[in-house]
Amino acid sequence: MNPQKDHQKRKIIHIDMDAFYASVEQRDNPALRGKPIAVGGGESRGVTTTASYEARKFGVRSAMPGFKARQLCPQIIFVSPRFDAYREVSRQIREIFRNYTDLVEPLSLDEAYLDVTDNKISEPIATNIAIEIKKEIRKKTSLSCSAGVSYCKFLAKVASDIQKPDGLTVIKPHQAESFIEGLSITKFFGIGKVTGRKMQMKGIHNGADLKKWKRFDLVREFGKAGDYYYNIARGIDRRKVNNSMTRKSIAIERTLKENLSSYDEISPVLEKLIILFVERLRKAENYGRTVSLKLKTHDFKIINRSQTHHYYIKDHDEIRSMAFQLLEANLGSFESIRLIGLTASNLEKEHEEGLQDVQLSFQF
Ligand code: TTP
Ligand code: MG
Repeated sequence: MNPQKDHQKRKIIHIDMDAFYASVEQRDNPALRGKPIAVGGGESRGVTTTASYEARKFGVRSAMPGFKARQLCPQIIFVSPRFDAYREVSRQIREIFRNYTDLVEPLSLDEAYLDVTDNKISEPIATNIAIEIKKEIRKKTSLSCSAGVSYCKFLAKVASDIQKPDGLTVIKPHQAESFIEGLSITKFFGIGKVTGRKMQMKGIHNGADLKKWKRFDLVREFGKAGDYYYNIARGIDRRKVNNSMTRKSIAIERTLKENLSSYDEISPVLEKLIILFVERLRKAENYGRTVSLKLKTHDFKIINRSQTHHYYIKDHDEIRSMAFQLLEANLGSFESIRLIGLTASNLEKEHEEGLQDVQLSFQF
């Protein structure tokens, strides 16, 4: 057995709710239980947010167009999402996490990392904490989740996905090396579809293949991320579980040189703002499901109006059409405006961005 190394001393848990939106819908409507359902995707040209495990047997997946889901599973039931219900469950599970540790880093509504190295119940075995959390979540929400336990974020995250649903997977320090070697590159968190394909073309199909590459070559091929790949291939991931302020939105706004009142005056300004806004989202590699238009009137009243989709809105034309719809719908609400802004919220990656914000705010 390998001696435990310095970077293997923490105890990290990753929790991820099972078929989250779909399970909440089945919980709240008994008629849907045991049935193949998809949340979202029912409207024309809509895409599903997720599918119940019954529907997944037919191959229905997240982000699949509704018509495709119906082709695969003709008896599928489409349900409209109820984000308030999902947010409420999210609040409940975060409250449970905080009974064990304050080092909780949510990644989205349904998943979070917990650092339980030093925990509030003085339990030395992280697996026991994961078992308790799973029980608590079931008791309070009547929902199941899957947990991964290991010494770093990467392994905890990958582990939680291995025995879904209602799973608990532990990767101990001495198991890490062989686990990663056998892990398919498609299961590596942080290696997306595009990079994954590129790697496969270069003969990297699993962790063992990845480990054969020198750091220099990985960085040359994949840029800065190459460093991360080099390290995780060796089970080294020192990223901290960060519970500090999370970034909830990306916003851009402009105070106008002079107050503007008509559609014709405002629209070229909005047009330019949209281009800058899309550019910012692209640079941040972060997108929101919600786009908001902010207007400050000549007498300093704030008008904030938003539209939300079930998916992350990335496309310039789509953002443009949302922003202009919001403007048109509010033209009657002001005499003139002195400021105009756009915000993306319900972000894809709430956390990493937040970390940057916090660090910046500490630079004096
Ligand atoms: P996931 O945790 O990725 O998926 P899941 O909880 O539905 O299923 P699993 O058991 O495999 O964890 O996402 C959590 C929720 O986020 C999901 O229920 C719906 C939403 N979501 C989207 O809206 N769009 C997407 O593309 C994905 C992947 C998820
Ligand atoms: Mg989930």
